[in-house]
Amino acid sequence: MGSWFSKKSRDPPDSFDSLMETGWCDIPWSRDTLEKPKETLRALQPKHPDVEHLRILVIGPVGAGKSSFIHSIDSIFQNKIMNASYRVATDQRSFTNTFTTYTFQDESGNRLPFVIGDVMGLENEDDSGANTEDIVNALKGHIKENYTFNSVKACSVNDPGYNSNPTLNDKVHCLVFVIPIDNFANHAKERATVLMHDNLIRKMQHIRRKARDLRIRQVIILTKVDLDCHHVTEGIRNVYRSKNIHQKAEACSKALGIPKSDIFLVCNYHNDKQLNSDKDEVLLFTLTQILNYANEFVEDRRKSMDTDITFAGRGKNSDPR
Ligand SMILES: Nc1nc2c(ncn2[C@@H]2O[C@H](COP(=O)(O)OP(=O)(O)OP(=O)(O)O)[C@@H](O)[C@H]2O)c(=O)[nH]1
Ligand SMILES: [Mg+2]
Repeated sequence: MGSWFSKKSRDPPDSFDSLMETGWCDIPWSRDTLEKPKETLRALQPKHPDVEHLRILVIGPVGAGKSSFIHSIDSIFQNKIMNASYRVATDQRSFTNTFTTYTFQDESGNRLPFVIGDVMGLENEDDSGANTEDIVNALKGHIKENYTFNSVKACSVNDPGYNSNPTLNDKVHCLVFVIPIDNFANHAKERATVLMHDNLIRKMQHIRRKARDLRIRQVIILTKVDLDCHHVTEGIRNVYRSKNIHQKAEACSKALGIPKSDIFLVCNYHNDKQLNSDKDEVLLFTLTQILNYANEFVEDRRKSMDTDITFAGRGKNSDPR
């Protein structure tokens, strides 16, 4: 008698290891070519006259895949796997320890309209990893390029690495938390648990609240999904249908207070020798949502600038009576 146990890729329908009927996020897979989404991003115009490029900041635990995400985006636009050795970790220690802003080019050498800031990873203890106040400084545009992070002392006004007069161009327009999916575990049928240290969660919640106060949109990227679910190892197109990953995304949403609709799943290029169009599509889908949020942020600044000018104009011409 045939049963679901007899087939390797079929799981009991109520198991967290099964695939959901429909995905919780709709990636338009039917494209023949990735040129269209790439072209849309190449042609993106920041919706504020003073903004040269949209600025994203990636933060998250040490070894989460922050630098690998940047490397993956670079590889997609260069149409080849780029050398990652100068920015991606090969062991468990924090690899990135300076503030670096990456710019991107397409194959023809044209600059793309966005940059991504990479920072030191967050750690459980208060005296190690990136200092949360430095991340807040980076959100506000106060951290200069190549600043070396100091876990126990945040950058301050007298520090040469402190930018006292940041422009809108220096400020972060969208904050991206990068968290590896193996920071969550499934034990029960209907829910996943968080394996991250309480202090690490507190640090991320603190940064999230500061970003919210600055009205910066925040998203989460869950990385390393290729290691987490055999359905995804078989094909990245299953990523938003995996029940296991879905439960972990829900646990993550609850832990950090970010809606599931702002959580994205990616598999970075890490040990790959060549590009894969499905992987590219998932990464480009994620990047597009992030840049849309970044552009909404700068558009809001432009609208409030327009309102200020209108009020100032009215003030000048207003009837003195
Ligand atoms: N399987 C898998 N491995 C990944 C993925 N993303 C990153 N890695 C690996 O995870 C390790 C850490 O990646 P990094 O990109 O250096 O992580 P990071 O967040 O920049 O780390 P720090 O700079 O140390 O904070 C590297 O060995 C990567 O190859 C992924 O999506 N899947
Ligand atoms: Mg790094």
